[in-house]
Amino acid sequence: MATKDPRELEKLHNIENSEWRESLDYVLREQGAGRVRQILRLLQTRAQEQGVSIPFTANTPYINSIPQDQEPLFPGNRELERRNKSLVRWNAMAMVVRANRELPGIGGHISTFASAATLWEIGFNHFWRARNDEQLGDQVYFQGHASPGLYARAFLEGRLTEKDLTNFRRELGPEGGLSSYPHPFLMPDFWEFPTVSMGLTALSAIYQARFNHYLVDRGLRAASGRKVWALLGDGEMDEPESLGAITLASRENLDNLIFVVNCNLQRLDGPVRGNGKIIQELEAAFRGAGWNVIKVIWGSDWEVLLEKDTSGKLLQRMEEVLDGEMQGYSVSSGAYVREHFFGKYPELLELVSQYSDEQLHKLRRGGHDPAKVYAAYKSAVEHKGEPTVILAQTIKGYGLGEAGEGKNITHSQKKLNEDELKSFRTRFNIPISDEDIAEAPFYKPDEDAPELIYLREKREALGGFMPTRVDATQPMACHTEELIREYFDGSGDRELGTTMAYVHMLAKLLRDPEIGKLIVPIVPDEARTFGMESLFRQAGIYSHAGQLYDPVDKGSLLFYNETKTGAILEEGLSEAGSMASFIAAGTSYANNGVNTIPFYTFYSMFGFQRVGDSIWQACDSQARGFLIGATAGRTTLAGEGLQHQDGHSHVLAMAPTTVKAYDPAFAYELAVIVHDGINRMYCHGETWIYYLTVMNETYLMPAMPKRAGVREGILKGMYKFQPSGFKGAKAKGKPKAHLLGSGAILNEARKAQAILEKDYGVAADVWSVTSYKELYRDAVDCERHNLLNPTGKAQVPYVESLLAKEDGVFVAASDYMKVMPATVAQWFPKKLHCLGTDGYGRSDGRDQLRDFFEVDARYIVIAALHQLAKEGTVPTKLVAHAIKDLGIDAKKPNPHVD
Ligand SMILES: Cc1ncc(C[n+]2csc(CCOP(=O)(O)OP(=O)(O)O)c2C)c(N)n1
Ligand SMILES: [Mg+2]
Repeated sequence: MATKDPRELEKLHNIENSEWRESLDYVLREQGAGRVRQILRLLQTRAQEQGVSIPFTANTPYINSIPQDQEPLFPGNRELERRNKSLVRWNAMAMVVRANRELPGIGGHISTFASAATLWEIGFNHFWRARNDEQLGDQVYFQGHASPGLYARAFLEGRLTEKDLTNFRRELGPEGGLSSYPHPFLMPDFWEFPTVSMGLTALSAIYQARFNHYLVDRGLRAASGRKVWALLGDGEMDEPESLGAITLASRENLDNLIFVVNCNLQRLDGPVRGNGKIIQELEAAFRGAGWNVIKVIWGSDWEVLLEKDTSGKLLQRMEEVLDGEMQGYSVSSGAYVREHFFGKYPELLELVSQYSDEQLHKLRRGGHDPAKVYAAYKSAVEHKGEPTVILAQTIKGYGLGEAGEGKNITHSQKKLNEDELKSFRTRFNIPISDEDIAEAPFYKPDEDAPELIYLREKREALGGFMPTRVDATQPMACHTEELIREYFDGSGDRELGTTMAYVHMLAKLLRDPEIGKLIVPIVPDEARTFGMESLFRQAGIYSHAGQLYDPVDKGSLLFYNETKTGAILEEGLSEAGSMASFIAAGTSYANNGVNTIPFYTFYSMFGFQRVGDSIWQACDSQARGFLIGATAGRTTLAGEGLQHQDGHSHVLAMAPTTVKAYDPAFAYELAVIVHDGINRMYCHGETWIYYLTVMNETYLMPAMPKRAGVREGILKGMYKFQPSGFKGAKAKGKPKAHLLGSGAILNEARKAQAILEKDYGVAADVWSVTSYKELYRDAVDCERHNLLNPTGKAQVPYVESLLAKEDGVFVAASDYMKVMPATVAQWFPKKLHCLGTDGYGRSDGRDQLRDFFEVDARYIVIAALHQLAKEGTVPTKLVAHAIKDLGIDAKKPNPHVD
């Protein structure tokens, strides 16, 4: 092309641009959006063929996704909704302010809900269906630290009283109070989903939505059309878990899932992306992952300006302005906005020349505009085939004015002075007089006020109030006693690991006519490690799409069998995702009215250590089910070394009180514990999570001893497994030792028993300790009872009464840290010598590891002799001899330190 005068060229370009635009408008008008897409695609291909590369962009322009002329008519009464929203705003603010006056430092958040109020009220008035007898309703995960907004709404709805609001964050008073954040554990009739550990909400909601499909595909529940909504913060989206599973949602076509990200551009300390645009960044991530993205950036008054602007400069300015600047405009005057935002281009100054500073200051962001939010929600619930994310721009601390609106300190603002209260009151038109304002009184109109009638009518139309947690436990008969009996007889001459025994048991449970259909095996790409591949064929791997290809191992018995009715949730390499599935399945008794029984089997090292917070969340959620830490034990899992060898998951499992943790040694112990779990959780509706470690060392599984108290002892944490071979007269005068073993190390105690008796003339009893946590729990509870009831009959801890009549010395050994037996040592008749696997794992064989960590039979022997020597029953020299005889290197490295 011949070079032309640049001005000429620009003119020409402008003509060309408008011709192309007109053509596009024409095709759109006459043939619709589909045809426009086709032509654009064609042009893109053509350009590419000619070597014109088009830079990749996952972004759309920085404007609302739904054009104003495509917005549906707003079906509500704007005025009444605004009034109610103002009342919720006021009461939410007042409850935080008052709580902090009563008890300075008690905390709470005002600004988050202040920014989210419109996003929530539109949901409450028009979209979120409640659970009732006729419908399952929607599942809404609320931003946890915006809880005051929910409490304030429940107050207007008549579900909470003024007293309840007054006791926000004061749960321990005589009348009880409201918990700081959503905690089903603390408010089991109200909160459904704990959401305040940032990042877990998005993850949980995705797997919840997928689990809802799973229940339908497995025929456990009819399709209900329920939606899962996750209300999230923009800062929260930086948590890796927030974005970590978004491709699963699109891959599974979860159009029952809607995210609403409240983009108030701020987190706790300051701006989320001061130097960029969080909405655009999230749009690119979600679009790239295959989500339907709806941006709600500008309120309608901005759109009037966009419409009027023929220069294109307003869009340009919107695209170039930084979030940090946008935050600045929310704390500034209209004059500042005129100068700094519009003042950049003369065309824009001209555009707003008729606007007063006041008007410029009040230009609303999309997330505060009910019509825009309504349009986005409607479009989201109607969208088919993909999950939707709504990115709504708001202002943090909206309405707080000088007290914090848009300021960096706003997240933690909890105190408003009298003037600030007055201006909040005036801004939202709350009928509280100047005389009363200083008290920050709660305000609720008469029950028959039109706004309250409206509020109730809207909720009635959607099925009732929410959140409401419904515990729909359906007790089952559970004939599992039959299922476990076979394990009581031992494995005969077959060597087994407890992992194998567990998989065998799980296969049996899956075949059971009553509970089989409720079992949900979950595994994160580790089934073959645990020998679970036999379940692939039997139970099927769940896939909503079925299996669209011929699996490579189709001819084999254990082929990779993906099916729509499959029971196994094979989550791939995602322990966090697997835990989210565990929570969905484990809370299904309440949230779906179906008693599903999750068995989540994982590498024990990647359980409590890796996803401890999700386990905490599961407990708060009141989840029920089995967590199976497989290939456990620091020395039992040979070869794998430092990262894989778990010698502390039982220590970590001490913390969440609704977790029962067991380290069984034998198949019958495992069977008794699994039976107890099913019985308690699903027949009696008790809320527990059973954590069981299973191991891959194979040995002969003995029969359950016939003595009384064994079965009870397995569950309480300890029982005598094998008394000394020295009986009656033979036992007389013999030194006595008690050897406590757990898991695979119990066999080391058995070996030590033989050595002690044969080589050292010491009578030794072997005890199986299945759970130090259960022993500890019982003992500290007894102590507490005795402390508070000094004149009553003293309770005796189980472990204390079990050992009360036992003479001799005590040694405990397990594949876990020494602190485990140490937790109960004080209730033993004598000092307890604790052996355990403190320190980092090593790559080596089992024998070498047990030597290195000092937990094999030889160390148990010398520990017993050492204790006997200390009390003078055997000579000290004997210990030194034993060390030598048993080939122990006393100068070896200390595994705890080296
Ligand atoms: C895992 C975790 N880390 C830190 C916190 C503390 N915290 C609570 S809210 C918050 C900031 C949240 O910002 P954002 O998600 O943008 O929510 P906003 O209040 O702005 O709506 C932080 C750091 C937490 N609750 N969870
Ligand atoms: Mg934020």
